[in-house]
Amino acid sequence: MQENTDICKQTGDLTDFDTAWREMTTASSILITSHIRADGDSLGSVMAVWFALKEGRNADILIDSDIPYVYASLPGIEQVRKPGAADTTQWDLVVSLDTATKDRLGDVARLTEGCRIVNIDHHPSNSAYGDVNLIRPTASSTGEIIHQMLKWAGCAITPEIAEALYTAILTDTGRFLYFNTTSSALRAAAELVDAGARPEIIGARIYKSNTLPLIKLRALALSTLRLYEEGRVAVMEITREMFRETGTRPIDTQIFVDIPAGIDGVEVAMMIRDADREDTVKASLRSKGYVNVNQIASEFGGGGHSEAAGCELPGPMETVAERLLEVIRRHLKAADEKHRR
Ligand SMILES: [Mn+2]
Repeated sequence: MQENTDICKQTGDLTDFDTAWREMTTASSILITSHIRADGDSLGSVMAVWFALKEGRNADILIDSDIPYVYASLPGIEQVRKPGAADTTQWDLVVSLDTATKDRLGDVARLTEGCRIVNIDHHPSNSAYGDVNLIRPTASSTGEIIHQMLKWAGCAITPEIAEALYTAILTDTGRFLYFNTTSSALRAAAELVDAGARPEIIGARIYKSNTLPLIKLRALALSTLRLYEEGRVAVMEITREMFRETGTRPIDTQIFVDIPAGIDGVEVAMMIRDADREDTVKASLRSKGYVNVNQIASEFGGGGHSEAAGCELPGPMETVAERLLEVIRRHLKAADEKHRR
């Protein structure tokens, strides 16, 4: 009980855990879902909630995304299906995780019409579209919120849950490198290791595993790398032809943006690629903290966090790159002016 009080002090008021958890545990059928272009936080959070709630109720997981191959061995991942595979559209409750707006659920969004929604997320841009909203922008990841909630509820953190939540925190903090690598994220990670998560195995699967086709794709992408603004902006591109030539999938290129972002002196890195839909281009933006890339992505209807954000624009690639560069230049200049003052 002492422990629970501490957590509540650390994370704010008690009522939001209480309301969300009551809804989640009294529903007899639930749909657990998350955003398109699944990542470590979305999949880890979804799997943890599924393991915590699957006993005694019908619990489905639907996500409108392919699964990145680095998460293919997460325990229980075979439970995740695409919205087309749903054998019911009737649930007492939808639990939407790590998803800032309802349209980010892709084709799952229309299945949730008329359903009660519990919305748990850490994106500051979350639109509070749920009937119950548990939004904690100070949390490193949705996985960290789930961890706090399960502890608060006295729910056992099994090795499967620990692995799922460790994956969520590890990936959303960029393997404990981004600004959201708070002491509470590290503390949660440590507790999850105590509960059975194996950092060396999880880390190796995500960051040390590669396929030859992806290495070849990386080489093609690297050949497009360009620097602007005296080396403070880096841009890398992946075209549809490159995916075709190497037999790779867009979903497996999520950490490619680390390449331009890793160059010394680069303040804003951008990776643009042809999107899954014809005639659209997906941009991923990274910052080292000097420029807020969430604001840049927001200008194009996207979003995310101040150091990592993304958006989707109508193509072709060259015009998209130009439009984004223009906005990046403006934000860089504004940051320079702010710094001078
Ligand atoms: Mn997240």
